[in-house]
Amino acid sequence: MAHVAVVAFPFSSHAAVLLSFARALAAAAPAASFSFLSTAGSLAQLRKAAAVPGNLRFVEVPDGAPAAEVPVPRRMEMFMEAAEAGGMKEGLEAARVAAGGDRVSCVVGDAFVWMAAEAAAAVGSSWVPVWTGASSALVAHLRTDALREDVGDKGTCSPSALILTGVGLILHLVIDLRCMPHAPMTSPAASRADELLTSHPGLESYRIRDLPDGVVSGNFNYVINLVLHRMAQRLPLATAAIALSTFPGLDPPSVTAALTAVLPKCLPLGPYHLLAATDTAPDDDPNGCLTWLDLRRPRTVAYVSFGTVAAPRPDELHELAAGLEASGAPFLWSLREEFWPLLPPGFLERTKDTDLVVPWAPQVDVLRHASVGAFVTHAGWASVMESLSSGVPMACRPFFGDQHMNARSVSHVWGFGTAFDGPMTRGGVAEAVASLVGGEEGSRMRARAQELQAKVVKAFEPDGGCSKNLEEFVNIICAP
Ligand code: U2F
Repeated sequence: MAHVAVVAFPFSSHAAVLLSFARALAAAAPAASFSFLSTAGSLAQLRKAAAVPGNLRFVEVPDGAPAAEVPVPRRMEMFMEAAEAGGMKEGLEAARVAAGGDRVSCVVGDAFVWMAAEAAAAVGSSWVPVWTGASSALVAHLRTDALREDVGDKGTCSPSALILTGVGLILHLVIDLRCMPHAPMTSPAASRADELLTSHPGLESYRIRDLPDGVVSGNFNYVINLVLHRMAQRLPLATAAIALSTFPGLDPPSVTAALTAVLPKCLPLGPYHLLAATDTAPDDDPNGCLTWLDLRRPRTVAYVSFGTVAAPRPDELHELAAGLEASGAPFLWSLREEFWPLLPPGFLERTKDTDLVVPWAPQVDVLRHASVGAFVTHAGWASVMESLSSGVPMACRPFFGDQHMNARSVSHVWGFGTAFDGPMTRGGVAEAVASLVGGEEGSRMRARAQELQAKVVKAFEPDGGCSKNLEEFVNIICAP
């Protein structure tokens, strides 16, 4: 019997995405057994959120033992160091024991946790990575060295060659904690920021400024940037397959060609949130978002969320709040509670009869609701795919990482939304929202979103591209 270990990256929304991916695999291969590997803290969160099928069990991997007050970037480093120093191998051994001695026959895992490749090889199984971002962002990461050669800020921070020695301690010595993860561009990338990347196959629609942080600018030694650079060097070793959270036909042919030149077995089988069946239980909507939406007119509401990590600075939060009020559209805003005191004085009181601010919303169901007409978002990849597959046009305010590239894809490649070029202003927000819910340009963008939505639906039909790719993926990971 196949025993598949699914390895999560236990930060931001990644672990939840991997769990829903693992649940889908477990449902598609009921005769196989699955071990889901993540840290104790992440597993505790996930246990609260979703029931898991009988052929899937949780297995703990070391988290590097951070103290309670350790900030997230340092936690990530500690996790990665522990994983590289044997934690991943320990996890696979724990999975074997938990499965009554059945050896792990395949390791499927978040591509960020590249050390799973070595751990898999050590037990004689293959590594099948799962990429949770956009294909275009993956192209950028795979081309990091070429892009740095072309436009990189070679002197900004020390190159990641040091980490290539694989010694976590060295990483600490070279990290300059004063260097921000998404530092503003400095020369030479800055002087060419608006240039299109026409000489980089697959990236022709993107400007240098759209590239993910740490590719050609920013702190090359920031933990996530190092993780992604190292991952890009490992991925070509994953010859069995790699799962992509996109569907056949969404990515422009040049993006697909650039990926398959390096990763011959790409299987687009997403958006991942559509893989596992979801029934919203009343507990999933404790803030009553869906019943509130039931009382609004079709396509009139602006839904606002910046995902699990990004957050506007206080002055921008004020502009956004003022812009939403000025737009005239009712809004549903998912805003982590720690930011509520930063809202303009009287905002919550003033808007409470017409609008709803909640600490968390069941986003997938919210976007599917007929009352939602626009999504103001950071353009995290899951949010982009959730909006697209519900036919909702977007106003993107990217903050860091791949978000600039995703926003550019939405506005310039697929044309189902707009992107703020910089921080949001009151006028910009009011105009973007009013246009998306009621303007002509908004109607065109909605029509475009709905066209893409129809393609997603087709891809998930029994003989659709995603269904076939999922079947092939399951056959690969369950092969004897
Ligand atoms: C990181 O992404 P984030 O977690 O910040 O953002 P998304 O990829 O958009 O994922 C957010 C998820 O959280 C859900 C939402 C998405 O599935 O439905 N959610 C919710 O259910 N309710 C809420 O109130 C708010 C959010 C990173 F920051 C991005 O740049 C990357 O693109 C992304 C993928 O690698 O990971």
